[in-house]
Amino acid sequence: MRCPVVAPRVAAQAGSPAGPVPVERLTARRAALLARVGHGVVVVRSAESRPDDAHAQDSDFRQDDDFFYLRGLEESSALLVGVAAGGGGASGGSWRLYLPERMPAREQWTGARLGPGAEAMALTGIGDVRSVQRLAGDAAGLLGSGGDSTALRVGGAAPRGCTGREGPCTDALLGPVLAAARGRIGSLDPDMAQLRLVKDVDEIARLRRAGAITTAALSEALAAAEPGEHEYELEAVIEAAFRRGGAERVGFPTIVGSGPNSTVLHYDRNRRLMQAGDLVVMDVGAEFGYYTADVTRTIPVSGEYTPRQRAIYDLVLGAQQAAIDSVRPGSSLMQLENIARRYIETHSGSSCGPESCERYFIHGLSHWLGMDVHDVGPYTTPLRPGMVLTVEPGVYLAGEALGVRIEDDVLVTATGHEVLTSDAPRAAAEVEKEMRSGRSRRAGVK
Ligand SMILES: [Mn+2]
Repeated sequence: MRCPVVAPRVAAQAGSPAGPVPVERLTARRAALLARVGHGVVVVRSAESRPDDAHAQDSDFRQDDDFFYLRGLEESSALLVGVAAGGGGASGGSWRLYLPERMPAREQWTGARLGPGAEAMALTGIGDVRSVQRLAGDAAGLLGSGGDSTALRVGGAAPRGCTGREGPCTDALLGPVLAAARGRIGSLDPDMAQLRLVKDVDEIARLRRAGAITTAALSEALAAAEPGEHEYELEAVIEAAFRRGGAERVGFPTIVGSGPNSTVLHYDRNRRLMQAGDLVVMDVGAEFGYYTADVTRTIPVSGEYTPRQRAIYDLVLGAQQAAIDSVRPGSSLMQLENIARRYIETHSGSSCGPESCERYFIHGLSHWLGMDVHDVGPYTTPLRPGMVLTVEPGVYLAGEALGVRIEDDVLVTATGHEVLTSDAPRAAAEVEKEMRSGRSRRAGVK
């Protein structure tokens, strides 16, 4: 009998705003991983589908970052296995994908899935796609040879909450492979982190779009903000613009913190009624094709900064610019942070009393950005072209209900850097101008 539901290409993001990751990119990433590992077997677990009873819907499914990076597939209960044969390059090893068998009755509920077969091979550029049922029998052959101290590296999603509905759970499937490795087991995470630190052209294109969607949404929020609205109304403006722009979800919970909440770093309740004179910190990021932006703007809800707010704002902005100006290959996150802190120290005047405002800059300046908002990789790594980082100084004066954070996403290039999120107004005068024009547009349609 022919399966009634066809078109499992959804499994590779076909039809999504971002589209599938090009097969040649996936192939290059997998080759780079095996070259890096050198010898042994790598296993990458997919994410599992979520339990019915966990306030989750099917659309909550998000693939594991490492699995998506290497395979571009959104299937659950799958395992990717690579065998590194030493030497590196395209001939440095081989790959297999283990997928659950299709279950036509279940697909009436969940939509078509990708099963073992020719279609999965075409979508991923791998010639060996097998049923997960075969993994136990393959385990001894995969791990039988070689005397490496680490024969098996395991990565991808940590097993949790597997329902078994879409197929056997990955931790159960992995049992025979772990046994065959006889204790010579390590984590794949450090190798994946090194690869993911430097973004390829497809990743940069996705991050660029995520940045463009996010800055467009922030511009809308600037034009819409008014005293007497709730924080969640601004959240709605922002997230509606994300979806219209093609974002599949937020990269992290949207932060809209006004007045006293502007000094709470990860405030995301967004319940407060915004009042005249408040500053509003909006720290937001659209996720486009599995890559997220992370941008913060701090605006005066009444449309104009008070002189006091403006003084702190310009201090933070100057620190941010000084750090951004120093982003180039060979620099480091530590150096950038020192530059921002020194700027605040030397430009505080008496704004924060006898001491400088630097003591109110209570978090780090930067983090890596990519599939994860706090993306993988050691923070000590010197900058190289293709790395993407945030630059986000802040000063938080809780006693005055006055918090300012300004954050942009910066790509390291061969000659310096490119700010991916410069389209959202940033200088105080630009923010005020955008807010004024939003108000006059609203007045015009009333
Ligand atoms: Mn950030």
